Amino acid sequence: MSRLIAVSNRVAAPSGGKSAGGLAVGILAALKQSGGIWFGWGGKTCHGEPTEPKLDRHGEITFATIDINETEFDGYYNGYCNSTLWPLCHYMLGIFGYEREQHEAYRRVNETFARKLRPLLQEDDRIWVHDYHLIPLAEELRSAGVRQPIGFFLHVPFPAFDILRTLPGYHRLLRSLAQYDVIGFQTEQDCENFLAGLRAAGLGGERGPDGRVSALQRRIRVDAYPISIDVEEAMTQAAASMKTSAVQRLAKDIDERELVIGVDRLDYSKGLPERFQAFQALLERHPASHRHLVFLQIASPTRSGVRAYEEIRHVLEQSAGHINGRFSQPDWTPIRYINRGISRKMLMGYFRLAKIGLVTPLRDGMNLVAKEYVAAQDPADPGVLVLSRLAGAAAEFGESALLVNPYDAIGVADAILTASEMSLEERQDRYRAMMDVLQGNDIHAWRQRFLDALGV
Ligand code: ADQ
Repeated sequence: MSRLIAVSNRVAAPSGGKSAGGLAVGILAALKQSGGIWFGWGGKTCHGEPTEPKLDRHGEITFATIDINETEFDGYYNGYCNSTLWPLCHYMLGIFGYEREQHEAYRRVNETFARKLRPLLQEDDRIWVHDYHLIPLAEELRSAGVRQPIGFFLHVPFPAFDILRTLPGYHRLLRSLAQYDVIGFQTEQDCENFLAGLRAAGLGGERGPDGRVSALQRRIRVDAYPISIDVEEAMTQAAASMKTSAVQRLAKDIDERELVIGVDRLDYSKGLPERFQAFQALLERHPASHRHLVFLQIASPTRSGVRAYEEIRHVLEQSAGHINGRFSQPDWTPIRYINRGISRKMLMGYFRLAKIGLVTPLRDGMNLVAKEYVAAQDPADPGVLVLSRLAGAAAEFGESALLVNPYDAIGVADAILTASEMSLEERQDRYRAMMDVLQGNDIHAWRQRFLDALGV
């Protein structure tokens, strides 16, 4: 079996007892199976040249991390990655911006990744690159003489051509992608968008009889590999977490009321202001829901170096304050807004306690919270998932979730009400249908399908 080299912008440090997020679980399990290296940025910036990889070996897995120059990192990460590509891929052209210097920093950081990774590679390695931060990495590795198979998985949506062409130099992005041997997207729609982009740019994009796609005289495997979660772990953790004092305290406090939960990174693509508006619409239109529902929103701050993220934080604080000021009663506050991350174990317990999971991104590659919420439910008395049609997860769960358009406040409000009134039988039917999806495609199946395609 050949060695796997996983590359992502950020390397998750070997977990010291703390459970890792979905992507880290997938990558770590893959690396355990075949042995190999996880290469990427270690979380520190430096002032001069990027450092040589720091190698930290744990059994068959070597964590190889580099420090990147601070100014360069700012242009690459806060700039091109998170102010250009992220809004573009999430169809947020109002937030999208482009600066040529940032684009150049992005290219240079990718070149640095390739230069630092190259000496660590062996002849029969297979390389698996993750996400929009590293689209040009295969091209850089190829020009450094790397001939090993290289796969790429895009965690975010791939935009329709009319959105893609907003990006100066989108041609180059497509050309860079064409240097991979396997390209994985979250959904069929993302695959279609990519192929349509190749065709519109005159770079190929036709599927041959063997299913491979032609692009720039190369033949590439392009498929949907919807990412998933460790379903067994989520189920076990959720059940165990119910016994913890934190979850029991919340249960006691909620009492006869119903808990509605939202858990997200504090990101404008997650539709949080719109979700708060929807909850407000519910309170306005259905006074009977007052005192009966409590909405707990947990939002962990991210990307604080990007202005749009600072802004959304203020918008949400104001909105929660406004709604609570208007509707609260001495013994009931409609929205509980927590602006930080919480432990995974506690999260799973909160999910299980919540009768309604509110997952309403304006656009999302997949959305693992939707999957975690379902897996965490008590099979005997499961809650209901209210899910945005614009999340990748909707393509898998379909109408087993209550699908909504996140921009339609009244539509979301009605769905919350429907969820809250749903019979046990219907909740169980929907839960079982969604669990079938999850058990048919957990994080291990996802990883295995991709690695089979890459030939690891
Ligand atoms: P994200 O945009 O980060 O991921 P998501 O898929 O929901 O979105 O994953 C977030 C993870 O962080 C989940 O495991 C969640 O439980 C955890 N999390 C979020 N907020 C938290 C909080 N406040 N406290 C504790 N934990 C929290 C990107 C893409 C997604 C895609 C994933 C994986 O944007 O579309 O599903 O990658 O490919």
